[in-house]
Amino acid sequence: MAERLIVVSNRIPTDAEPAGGLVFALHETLKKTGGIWIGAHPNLSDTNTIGLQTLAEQDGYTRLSFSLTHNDHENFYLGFSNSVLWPMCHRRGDLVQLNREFEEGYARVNARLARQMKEILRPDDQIWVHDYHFFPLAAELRKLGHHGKIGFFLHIPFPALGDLSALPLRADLARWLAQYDLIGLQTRNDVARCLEMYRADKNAELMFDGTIKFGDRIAGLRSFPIGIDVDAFVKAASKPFDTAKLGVGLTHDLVIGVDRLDYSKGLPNRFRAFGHFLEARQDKSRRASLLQIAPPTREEVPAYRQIRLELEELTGRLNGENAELDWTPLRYIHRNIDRNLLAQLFRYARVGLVTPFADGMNLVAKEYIAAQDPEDPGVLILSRMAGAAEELTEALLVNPYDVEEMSDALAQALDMPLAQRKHRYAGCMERVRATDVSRWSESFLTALAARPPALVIPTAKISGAVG
Ligand code: ADQ
Repeated sequence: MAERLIVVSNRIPTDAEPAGGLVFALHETLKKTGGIWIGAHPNLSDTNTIGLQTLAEQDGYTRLSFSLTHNDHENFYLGFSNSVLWPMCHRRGDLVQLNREFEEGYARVNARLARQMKEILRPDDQIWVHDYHFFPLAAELRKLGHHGKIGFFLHIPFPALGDLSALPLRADLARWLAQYDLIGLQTRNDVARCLEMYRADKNAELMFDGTIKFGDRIAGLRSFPIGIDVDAFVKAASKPFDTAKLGVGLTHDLVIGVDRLDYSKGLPNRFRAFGHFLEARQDKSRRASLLQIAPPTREEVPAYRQIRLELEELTGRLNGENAELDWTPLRYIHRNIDRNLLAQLFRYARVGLVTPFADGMNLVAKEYIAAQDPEDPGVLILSRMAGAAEELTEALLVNPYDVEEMSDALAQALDMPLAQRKHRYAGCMERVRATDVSRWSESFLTALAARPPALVIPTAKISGAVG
């Protein structure tokens, strides 16, 4: 029987035609390969259903859901996943909230999902697990006797060794990850941090071929930088559109930011940098507007409510100090925008501002580039701390903690001559094309398929074993 692909992610598409980079990529992959996509049911339930439920059978593959109770949502999702792991991976140890119930909820949901999966698994299935919600899933499946291939991809930054100390003792990331046959990370920097973790672990050995030996297992480790569906985005952005309909004010230079409202995205400093730019500009008659689109997420988590309040205050102050009767310098929109419209706004904007403090990749940076008119492209200002900065080296790279540097970059971007804009755009676009999302999923699955069965093969070690 042919190998089946089984994808696991917390979020699962529920509409007939799913949209969005990652969802699109996995959907396209499963359409070709067939298989199963498992994710959390979109509605919370009062009690757990026993097994996986069929959500849909269409496009040549099956979508199955597991249920989450209100308690699971609180402790597994909002708690351990988003109040411990997310801040820890985004270098915000100060926001980590330790709580036994979070730990128990995380362990319980992963163990239960493994049991539910075991009911449907075949020995030669290829399982591809996504993101920090499921670090221990392979360990739970191995406990139940599943020996087939399991790959893992982490969408967010791999934590630095020092930050890992914020985890409770039982959360043994090194042991959990070693149960996967292939660990996929976004960037070379992430791989370096992951190796640092294993180097410091007395149970691990780093092997000459780049794999990690941990107890009786050998895991592969590599970066697979994620990308976007480039052609679809270029097409959406190139459709002729009526700028008046966009309502963005044709007399102004438009600067755009699009992010989930998350403290990792560096929005307060971005607003401060824009305020600094307005004050510092020599020609006061020249007007630029920042359009920030930031739909709220995870609002039940206190740190997310806090960032929202901070931004509202900053917006009020910045507009109060700078607005004119016919000019609002900062427009701040709190909701999702249709993706076609988003592509057109990106094309229209002279500058794309992407300034996170930490980000696994950041697809907005790639979308902004893909949306540009090659004959008259805008300029991407990109944080050095975004994973995308490893590839998009022709962007104006900035330190997101340095408000003045970002303000200077804004001035530089808005004044940049066409030849330099074209040169920078061409360099970035080449990288955006080279990491198209279909290549990302293909290269991960090819690498997973090529992993030998996880037997311990004696090889010379290069470092890391302390006993
Ligand atoms: P995110 O943190 O969600 O993803 P990002 O990579 O920028 O960040 O992806 C966000 C996506 O949502 C983009 O496609 C963007 O266009 C879309 N989006 C954001 N705001 C929107 C709005 N208001 N309306 C419509 N669409 C909106 C996580 C990691 C990233 C990593 C991705 C993929 O944090 O670092 O790049 O996964 O691996």
